[in-house]
Amino acid sequence: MSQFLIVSDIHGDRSIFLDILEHWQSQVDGIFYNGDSELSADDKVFEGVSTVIGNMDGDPDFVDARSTTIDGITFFQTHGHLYDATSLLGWANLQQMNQAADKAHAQVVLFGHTHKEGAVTYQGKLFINPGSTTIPKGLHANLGGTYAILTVSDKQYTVKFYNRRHEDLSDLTVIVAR
Ligand SMILES: [Mn+2]
Repeated sequence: MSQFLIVSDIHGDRSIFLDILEHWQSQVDGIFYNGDSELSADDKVFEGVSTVIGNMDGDPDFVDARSTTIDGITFFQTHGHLYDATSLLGWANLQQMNQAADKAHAQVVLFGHTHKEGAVTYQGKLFINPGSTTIPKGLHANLGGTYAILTVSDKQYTVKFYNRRHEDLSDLTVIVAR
């Protein structure tokens, strides 16, 4: 079993990211930060963290997208603005990210940008948006901000969402077969 921490869109709220790291770092096999930190790419908080650039990030040292394989799972990670991820009415547009993820032979796609948390399977891949810890939008904005933990077992993916106090928002849990 492998476990991954996924955070996005802190928008300068460095202290919440530090707090989340302190809570989860020793329990996870990988840490992904999906853009719009408004911090430098070489900020100490990103040591050992897989990062990408967001539309609000000024540091060109952040990459546009990356694929990472951990414990046999290939992730395609990007913020979303470069792949037209925004959907005005629905959760997100996944088509362009899906095409890029196909090229990377990824099984899991990680993004942010919309500030709307969620996880769905689409075209045989699991897409996860952890939401924003700091400026949540959409149906669950009243929860005050979210991040995600992905647990991968032989047969299934479990995506759990947490609030800023690290409380499990169990109504939002998504479990899908691998
Ligand atoms: Mn953002």
